[in-house]
Amino acid sequence: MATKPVRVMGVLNVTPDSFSDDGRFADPAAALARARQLIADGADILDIGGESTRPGAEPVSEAEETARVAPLIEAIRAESAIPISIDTMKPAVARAAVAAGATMWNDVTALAYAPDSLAAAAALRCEVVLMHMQGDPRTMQVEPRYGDVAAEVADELAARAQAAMAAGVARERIWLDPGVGFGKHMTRHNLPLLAGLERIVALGFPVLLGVSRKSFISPLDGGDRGPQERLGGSIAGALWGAQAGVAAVRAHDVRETVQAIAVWTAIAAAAQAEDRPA
Ligand code: HH2
Repeated sequence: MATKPVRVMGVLNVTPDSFSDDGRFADPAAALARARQLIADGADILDIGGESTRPGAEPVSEAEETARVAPLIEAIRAESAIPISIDTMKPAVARAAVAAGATMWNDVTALAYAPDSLAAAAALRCEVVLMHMQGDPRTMQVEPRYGDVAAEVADELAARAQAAMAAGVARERIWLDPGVGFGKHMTRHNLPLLAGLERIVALGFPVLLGVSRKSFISPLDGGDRGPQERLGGSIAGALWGAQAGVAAVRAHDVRETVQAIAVWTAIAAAAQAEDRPA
């Protein structure tokens, strides 16, 4: 059983249209205040995004996205050494974010969006999250198809990790993420994917898991729970991930997630001590 500390990545979307928080932090002052709150709540990493990935979201230009995220990253960096991740598909935005102080590039396309994504990640020498998605954000929920979803996602992530290493990204900088909700049917794909999470952990890279406030929670609890009403399900998913050995969970409700992970970790450590012969 894994008892390595599971880190909590706090989500900060500086977008007017994210599915999970309705643009509450699009204003720069509100975004910085939110970053401070996430740090005070115990986040180990901040994940900053300037473009929503939800199906049908408005595309944002490189310049606009950079203007949303880079000054915020600089402002956070001026007062904190917390690791900062930039959630973007665009190499130019990742470059500006790293120049402003980001230490990780979180790419929901696993460095497949632009022809120069792989080379850009290698040159940046930052940590990289390769997330699995079937299709692209506009079309991903139109009839996604899999045979064995966990096996296919694991194989595709392994191939993207190989591609990244072949392009010069150091192995120790690579993270994998199964991409819950990205080109996956709400329950028919997301549940077996989570059930088979250990296959992805077994690839030997740190795994990031994002279940926070995701849609698959709603049909498991009556069918009409909005994003802000999915805290219990988000925590259940995070603890399932901890049990499967993920290295970090991506969360909107950081305080509650940190507490849940702390309790899970303490119980897991006690269970391991019980197993040890005296
Ligand atoms: N989920 C979202 C965005 N980015 N990145 C990774 N690595 N893993 C995820 O599961 C993931 C992600 C979607 O959530 P959110 O940021 O709240 O919404 P939006 O994309 O609408 O801003």
